Amino acid sequence: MRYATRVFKVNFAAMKQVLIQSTSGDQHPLKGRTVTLAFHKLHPCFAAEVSGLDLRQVHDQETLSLIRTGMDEHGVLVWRNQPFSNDEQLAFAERFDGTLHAKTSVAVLGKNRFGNEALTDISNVNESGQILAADDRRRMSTISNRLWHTDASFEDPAGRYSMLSARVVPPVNADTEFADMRAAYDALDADMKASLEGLRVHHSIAYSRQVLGFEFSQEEKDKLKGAVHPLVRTIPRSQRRSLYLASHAQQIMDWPVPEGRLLLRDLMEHATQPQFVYRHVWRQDDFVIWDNRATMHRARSFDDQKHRRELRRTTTLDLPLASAA
Ligand SMILES: O=C(O)CCC(=O)C(=O)O
Ligand SMILES: [Fe+2]
Repeated sequence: MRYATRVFKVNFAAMKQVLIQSTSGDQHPLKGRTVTLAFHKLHPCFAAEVSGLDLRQVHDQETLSLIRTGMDEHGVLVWRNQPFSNDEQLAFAERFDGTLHAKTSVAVLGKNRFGNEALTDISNVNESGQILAADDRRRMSTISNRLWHTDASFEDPAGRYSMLSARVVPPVNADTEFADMRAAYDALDADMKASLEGLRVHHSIAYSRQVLGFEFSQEEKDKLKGAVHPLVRTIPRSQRRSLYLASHAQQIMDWPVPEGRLLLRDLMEHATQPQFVYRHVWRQDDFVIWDNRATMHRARSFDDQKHRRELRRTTTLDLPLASAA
């Protein structure tokens, strides 16, 4: 049965039930069913694999709200067997969290090959499906994802939830790592926590790319001014405190640049220790949702001159929570 629950580890505390009542119409395949979502933890601090749903069919507020509650707790949710088309992925992201981020950094380098800037091309191929040459400038954005970051921290509003759909998975490991920035914050000592209060950080994508040796023209830099965000955030729904760091974090406002960069480096080192990191090994049609306010992530390297790897990302903007129940 297509919509039956598949629970691979029985963990009653983690199971949530929802009766699908309000749906988009009588024909809705989930109407009248009780859906059981099982959240199976993937790491001691955060990240869970969820079973029981085909997200393309999820339209009702009860289920969407349950998934948001799961995000509050776990920060990263992994779904298997979600064969999204581009349009279905865009539609789900909007249903789930409202306004999509469409001002991506790669837009300054050229047109999006899907004709929609809200669908970020996380791949190593061009519009005809051929692997990009090592010196192709379009590769800059993908390869820079190998630095720890949060999506769109160089914008205001920044990214809230990112959703990555695996369309072509190479036959070698080409994984993504996530770090729990709430657990990293909690592990700081009280003096350090006190010293971080009130600090603000300037985030710039031109900076993070320059760290790797990529240069932008003046015209490109003018379009990529960056944004300022607090170094420690309180996530509104969960009220958890979190370190808000990224490769884009360029300097601490009102501090001498070297001191600020040294503190940012120390915090990055602290926050990415193995006890805070979950490594995701991709399968075809995986769909991973993460909260950019609660986590950092990075792509791990693989031979991208040999193997195709194609994922598509949708990211929502961190606007006030109109839709979130
Ligand atoms: O390619 C990856 O593994 C991660 C890509 C990434 O950083 C993103 O989609 O935001
Ligand atoms: Fe990213």
